Amino acid sequence: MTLPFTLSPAVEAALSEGRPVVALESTIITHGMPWPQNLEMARGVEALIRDAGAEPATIVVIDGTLHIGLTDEHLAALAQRSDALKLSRADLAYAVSAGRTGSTTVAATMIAAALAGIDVFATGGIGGVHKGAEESFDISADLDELARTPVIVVCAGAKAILDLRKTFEVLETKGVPVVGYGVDELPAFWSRSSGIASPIRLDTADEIAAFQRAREALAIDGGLLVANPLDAPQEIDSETVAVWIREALADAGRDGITGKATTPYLLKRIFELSEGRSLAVNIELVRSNARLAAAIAIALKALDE
Ligand code: PSU
Ligand code: MN
Repeated sequence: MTLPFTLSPAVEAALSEGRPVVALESTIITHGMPWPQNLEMARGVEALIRDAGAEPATIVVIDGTLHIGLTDEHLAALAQRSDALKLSRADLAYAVSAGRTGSTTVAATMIAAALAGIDVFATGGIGGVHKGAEESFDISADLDELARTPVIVVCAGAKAILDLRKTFEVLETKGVPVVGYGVDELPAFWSRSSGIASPIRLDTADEIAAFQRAREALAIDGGLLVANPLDAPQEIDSETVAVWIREALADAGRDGITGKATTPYLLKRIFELSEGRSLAVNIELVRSNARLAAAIAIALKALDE
């Protein structure tokens, strides 16, 4: 049987030798950050996962082929494409059937990672319940995916452009464990503080690995969300961020932005309003999440031995 995806040689070797692998998404590259910082970020994150002792597997659909693990040429080409689709559970298979190119969101990356047998995935911030969702019904498919697909997702919380309280309520309803890594309060992406208590606090990668294996032993399916705050000197305080978000949301309303375009629009607008500061911090938090994800992937392998 032919596999429904293509593994890079490095990822194929790591998986077949039972070495730790960390999945990475590509929407953050094509829709979350401008060129060339997106390429620098993607290369840097892959390098630090390798340095930490795990293999990075960036996931994307190119001309209808689902790639798990990219060569540097693929990565460089992807980072400059402006026509990539933004793929979630609803349209991942459409990109494959129609021969399209598209980057994977948290939801689609989880599907691909699980398919390839990759347990851990690092990103910046998950999607969630948008502000005003009671009118727009805009709730990211990332939340449903976390409820059904068994991958540990390491993030810096949900993106602060969202209604964080509603986002974490939905996760609780769906039975998704949310772990604050080393903190009693969940982080809010660019900021350490969200005003929301960590439902569960764990302080080590080993404890996170053991938690997910215990869930599996109890036949509880679905993912586990790890919220990893930035170090204090790197964060942007939440009042500063709130001002940019308010202005970006007003602009989105004026420009009639809805659906899939909303998150990329808001991130780009906040990048402009913050004069680049939001992007620098976004890159830092992805790097920090990648480091923790590598440690968790290594801890899982140690537990399985
Ligand atoms: N993390 C970032 N930047 C991003 C994203 C995550 O630091 O751009 C992407 C992820 O792919 C996530 C998506 O799944 O934003 C959420 O999109 P939506 O709100 O349309 O579901
Ligand atoms: Mn949406």
